[in-house]
Amino acid sequence: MELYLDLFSQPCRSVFMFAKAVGIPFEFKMVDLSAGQQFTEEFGKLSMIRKIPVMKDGNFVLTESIAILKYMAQKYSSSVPDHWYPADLQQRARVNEYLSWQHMNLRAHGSKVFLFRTLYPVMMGSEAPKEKIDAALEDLQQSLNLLEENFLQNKPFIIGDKISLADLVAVVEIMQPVGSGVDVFEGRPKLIAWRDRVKKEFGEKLFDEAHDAIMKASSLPQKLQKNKDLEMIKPKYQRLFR
Ligand SMILES: N[C@@H](CCC(=O)N[C@@H](CS)C(=O)NCC(=O)O)C(=O)O
Repeated sequence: MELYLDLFSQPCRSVFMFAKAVGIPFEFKMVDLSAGQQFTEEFGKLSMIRKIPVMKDGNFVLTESIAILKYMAQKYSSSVPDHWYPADLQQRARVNEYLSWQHMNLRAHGSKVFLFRTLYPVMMGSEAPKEKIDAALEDLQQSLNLLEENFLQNKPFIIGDKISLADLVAVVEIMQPVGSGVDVFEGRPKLIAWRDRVKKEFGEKLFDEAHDAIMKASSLPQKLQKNKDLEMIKPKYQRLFR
């Protein structure tokens, strides 16, 4: 199996961490987003969506991190512990419930904070207006409230006593704004305790390896300036930031 990844990306981290944690063998194919490698002719032949992660299993090519995570859990179900994506109908539905919710909530809001703080200056030529950053932070706080109150409640993990794909997808998204210097855990002891449990499940070494790039996100603007396709991608972000 080949996985096309850049660990700057949250969905790439989830796929990487899951494969590593449960021992699924794969070849790491780097697609450096800051160098614009998603725009190469070769990558376009693999995925016309031009986003990562992408999985290639033999001749079978799959995009979308959630689809890839479920594919891996199901393909290797004889060796992957059941709690990751439980066979039980209602437990599986709970994992799917979180995975469906997060796209337009925690992922959207965490990404927006990250983009405003790290990419906005490169794409727009000035710092993001304070009111835009504040609004993005407020949305993020609301998503974090819902994660704590609706999904985690008083359980150790989202579906109960054991970790699942839902916790993995949640933690990689939460770490994105952290990479842009926002302490999302401030005043949230429940979230800190949950993050520490998730980290322990993966092991500190793997967790830190996966998040090493994002914790150095302050170097992203300089890297991006060297991207020869920067002028080509600017309009897309300028539309997003307007
Ligand atoms: N819904 C997709 C999102 C994939 C995605 O947005 N990937 C981003 C990195 S986080 C990407 O490849 N961006 C490249 C670009 O937009 O040019 C998934 O979960 O896999």
